[in-house]
Amino acid sequence: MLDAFAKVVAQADARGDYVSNEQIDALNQMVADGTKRLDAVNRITGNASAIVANAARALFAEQPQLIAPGGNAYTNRRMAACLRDMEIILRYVTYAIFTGDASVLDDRCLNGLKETYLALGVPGASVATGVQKMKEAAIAIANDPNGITRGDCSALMSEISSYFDRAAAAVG
Ligand code: PEB
Repeated sequence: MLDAFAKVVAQADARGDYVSNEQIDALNQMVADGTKRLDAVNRITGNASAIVANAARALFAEQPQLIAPGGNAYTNRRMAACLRDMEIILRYVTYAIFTGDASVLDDRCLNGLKETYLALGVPGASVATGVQKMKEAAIAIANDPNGITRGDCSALMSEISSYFDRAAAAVG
């Protein structure tokens, strides 16, 4: 598991090289913008259950066959597994946002997930749709300018989007 700093070091070490000025500048910028990152993680974490519940509701409204008899989220047991899966994915996305690196998400959540879903008969494309819905809700909450010092969060928001997109692409 890497963070943005450890990744730069690992890459430099693989080349037997010093960390470059450009890399130091980029990491310096990340530190300078650090409070934005922590605020975003804090907001998404604090609203995690609402993000999951609303995304699941929207997913089932769009794909009612999932909760109809024979559907993959039919029965309370499968519904619970589904909500739990969405929550797990959201949690790993918040770790990636926090560390500024996707490796924790890749290694501990997404690696092998598609194969797991295939084996279980869980429709991966539907999980991907659920993840996209969590992305929209999470961005709306993290990017809400109310009650917070205003600043340019566009780079951070596209970074956050990329982690959700990565999760959706891994299972879809
Ligand atoms: C991944 N999901 C399920 C299982 C596993 C995961 C390992 C099998 C074991 C179990 O049932 O608990 N676990 C999960 C995960 C990590 C992990 C992400 C990462 C670290 O350790 N069904 C739907 C929706 C979707 C869904 C599309 C969006 O119709 C999910 C939610 N996952 C779902 C369901 C099951 C499951 C298991 C329904 C149960 C399937 C079954 O037992 O038939």
